[in-house]
Amino acid sequence: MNVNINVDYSSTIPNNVGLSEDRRVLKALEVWHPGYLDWWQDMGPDGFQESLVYLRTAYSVDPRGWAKFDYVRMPEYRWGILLAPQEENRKVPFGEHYGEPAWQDVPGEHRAMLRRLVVIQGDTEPASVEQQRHLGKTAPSLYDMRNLFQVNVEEGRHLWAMVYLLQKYFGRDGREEADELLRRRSGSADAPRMLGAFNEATPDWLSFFMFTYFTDRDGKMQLHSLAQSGFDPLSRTCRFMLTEEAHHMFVGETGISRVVQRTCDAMKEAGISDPTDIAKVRPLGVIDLPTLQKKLNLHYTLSLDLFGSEVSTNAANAFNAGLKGRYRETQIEDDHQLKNDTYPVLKLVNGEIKRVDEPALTALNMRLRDDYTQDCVKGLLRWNKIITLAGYDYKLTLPNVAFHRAIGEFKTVHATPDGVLIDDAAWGKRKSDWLPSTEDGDFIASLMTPHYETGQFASWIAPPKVGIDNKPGDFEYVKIET
Ligand code: BYC
Ligand code: FE
Ligand code: FE
Repeated sequence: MNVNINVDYSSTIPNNVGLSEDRRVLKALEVWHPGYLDWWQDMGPDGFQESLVYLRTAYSVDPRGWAKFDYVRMPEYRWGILLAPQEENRKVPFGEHYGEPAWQDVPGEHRAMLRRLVVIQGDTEPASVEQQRHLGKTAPSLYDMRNLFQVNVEEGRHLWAMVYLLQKYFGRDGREEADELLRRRSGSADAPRMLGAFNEATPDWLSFFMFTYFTDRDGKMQLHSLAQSGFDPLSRTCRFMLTEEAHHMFVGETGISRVVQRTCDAMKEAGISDPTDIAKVRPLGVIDLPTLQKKLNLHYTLSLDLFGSEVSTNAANAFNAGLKGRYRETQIEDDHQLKNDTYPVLKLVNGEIKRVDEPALTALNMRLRDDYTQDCVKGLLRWNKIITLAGYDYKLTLPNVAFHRAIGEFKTVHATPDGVLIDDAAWGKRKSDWLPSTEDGDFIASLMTPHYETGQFASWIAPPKVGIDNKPGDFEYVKIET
């Protein structure tokens, strides 16, 4: 395959995979393209399609400089197909085919499993755009609006990335799956998106920041595992997607940091010493820390569900087949086959949460989820530092993995955020202490008013420390009227 570092922008579909010489795939993508644009108009950002947005577009896969910033109308964004450069002599880095040359074509025996992984990955990308489509209307600033739209166009590009794999490597059924990706809708009763969290609402900007922090981070972990794949085109696609993904998590982490900062500043100004005194904090027009904790509880646990069951033969099969590896597989020192290894898994044993050793192969989802939790902790440390520096005795924490689960070991029980199992009645009574209630939602909604003046920020969020592309916070990131 002909692959350049630089992207060919002369054709309708920018790419570094030599599309112009691959007539069959080019044709298939050109047939798919109008449907994608229709989907973007119908299900992409509600409004603002004519606005000029200061967006980055990938123009190379060179890690030292791959993006170019400019004003673009979103429907004219150059969604392209970009694969990281091919590594010479790359080998399948794990599983039964360990050490064999990486596959440049789909291994026939694992075709169905591989297609399923690509389809599930592809399905999440447009789903997130659908979930976030109404948020432009309540953007707390032009800076935040621009970040939202940046995330949206890149999730659109991630859909293109998976559709390219389907069109190029899976023939007719790949084309059918590519069409289905445009047909399913987040939250739809008859054609929902495939995974739970992607059918939930993202009702407000606090949810958006929690989503980009916690759910895009599942994306990071899954993309890392798929970047290990013995199927080389998938590996290279995911490697480049990860460079874009970093910005999505940055939006979440700094978004929550700025909310925490603003709340602490406002409490200090008002002389409030107890951050849990909601009756005093809310009238300041900021989001109280206990409500932040509830939103965190919700989005973290929805994201934990995305890792599948703790013990999973699907995960073992995908690993054995060389399709989906572990986080940082090539840096782990072991046989990369896990034939005799075990891994401790949290399970429900006689009504108690216990650690039980399971064969490491079937425990791969649990392992990736543990890596994810470790990665999540970093943001909490930053947010808690802001609270401590402001002089408040309050800590945001990650709830126990048994809390509020719909997938896996704990889906049939109720537990407190501290991991104490409780009965249905107790859960019913306490639930709204731990998860956002209708009243919490109404309060947050009351703060969600648009701020479209350059340099203006909503009452509940601090301006960013630095802007995008070295621009100041009061740069005109979106020209709404053009
Ligand atoms: N909801 O053995 P099990 C991203 C199904 S996010 C509904 O427990 P497995 C992004 C499962 O499909 C990253 N169903 O789990 C973020 C299976 O069904 P079938 C997305 C679920 O298969 C933000 C059955 O339960 N990428 O990129 O080992 C913005 C038993 O499955 C759920 C990937 O996920 C659920 N939560 O693992 C934009 C990577 N969980 O086959 C984008 C590809 C499980 O029996 N996917 N089920 O009908 C995978 O690697 C795996 O499919 C999963 C599940 C990790 C998702
Ligand atoms: Fe993505
Ligand atoms: Fe993302």
